[in-house]
Amino acid sequence: MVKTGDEIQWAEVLARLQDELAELNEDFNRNFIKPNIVLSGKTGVGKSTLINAVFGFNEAETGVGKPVSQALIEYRIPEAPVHLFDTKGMELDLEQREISRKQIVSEIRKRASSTDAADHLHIMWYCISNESRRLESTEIEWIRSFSEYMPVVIVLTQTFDQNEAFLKFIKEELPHLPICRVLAKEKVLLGEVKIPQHGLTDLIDRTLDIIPEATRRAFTAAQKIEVERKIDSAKKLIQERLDSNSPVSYKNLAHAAEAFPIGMDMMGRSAVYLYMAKDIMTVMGIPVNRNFLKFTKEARPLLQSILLPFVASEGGRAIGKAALKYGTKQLSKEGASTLAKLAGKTVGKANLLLSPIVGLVAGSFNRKVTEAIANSFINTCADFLRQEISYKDYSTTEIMEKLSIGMKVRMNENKEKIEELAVKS
Ligand SMILES: Nc1nc2c(ncn2[C@@H]2O[C@H](COP(=O)(O)OP(=O)(O)O)[C@@H](O)[C@H]2O)c(=O)[nH]1
Ligand SMILES: [Mg+2]
Repeated sequence: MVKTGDEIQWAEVLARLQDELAELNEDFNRNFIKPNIVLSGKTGVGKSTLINAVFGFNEAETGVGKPVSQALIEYRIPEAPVHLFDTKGMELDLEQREISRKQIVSEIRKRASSTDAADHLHIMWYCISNESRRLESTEIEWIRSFSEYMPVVIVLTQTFDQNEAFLKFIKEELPHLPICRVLAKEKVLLGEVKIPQHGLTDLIDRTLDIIPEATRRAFTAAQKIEVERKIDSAKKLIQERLDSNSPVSYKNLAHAAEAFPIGMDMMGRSAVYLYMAKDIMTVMGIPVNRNFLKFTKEARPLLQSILLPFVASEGGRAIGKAALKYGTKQLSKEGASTLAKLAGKTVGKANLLLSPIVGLVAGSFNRKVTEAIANSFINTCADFLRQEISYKDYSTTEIMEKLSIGMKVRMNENKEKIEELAVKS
């Protein structure tokens, strides 16, 4: 079949956009290796309670798990950027325990020799109950033996008193290993005294110090305790992506999207915002629907929240500083029509007034404006995360709805500031 001129152009534009996306994805994945975390310790010490507090899910939600070997079971849920492993065998008799220990050590060593960092077991949280005050000699042998081949942190679970003698005993038996004292879940004593959750921040900070660089971003995304760290992580990624000297930047994506055919240009240019939103959500550990980038219904409210503050209808409120400076005609007629479609019922097509900032926001790439929009979205995501959500609470569609509503409020608040940035640059 002979292609028309339009079809050929369209194919080229899409191919270029896909190349840019592939490069961005490749770079992202290189620095988003999911950490492999091994949980070990006797039954009942509080491993499930701990991972539930830190990551918002536990084995109960992951099903039976995948046996890596008889003594090592892997648990993962697709939404969480972390892989958890549980060791087996400490409950068995001495002979069986020794078999388990050897199996685990052999798995640790086998993986450590892989050239792919994603295969390595990056850290072990060995859990000991502070409440039980028991550390058997076999456990000490296990820990010593594991720590020869991988980093181990001792997690002293269910810590709700200051018993220094037990801590001292552990330190003497296992010198050089970091020890974190935690209470993963609030403890009620005598039905009255409440001891609040504590120590998890320390565990997270120490873990981040130990695990490889390429896994830190994913670990920060996966943990639910320190939202501030997620904010910093997202800001850092945005800075990298806005750096025009970087080989992979949003600017390249924006240029590729600029060539979208007339009428679709607005959509092409909005692709940058969708991609940026996807990046921010991922590094902050908020699940993103895979179809999000295809301008599905899910994506529309978010685009509306970004673009509509700069659209007004005739007779409505003043259109802003940027309009005063540049007038109101920078956006193409086709772009305006696409925007009117996007806006739906909110603004009628006939009496649509556009601030040129819509051109700046959706059109030619403006670093400062893009950064301000990114920061608004990062803060919106942080607000959402502070509501203590867990993976099972919402579908990705519901999450997107909530974020779009939050973003709408923030964009309206920041409208003037963004217009000023646009005028200055
Ligand atoms: N309040 C409180 N209870 C805990 C904590 N850690 C463990 N527990 C309790 O100890 C029991 C065993 O914990 P679990 O996490 O299932 O241990 P696991 O066998 O190591 O996975 C459960 O009844 C928990 O409620 C904690 O940090 N706070
Ligand atoms: Mg358990």
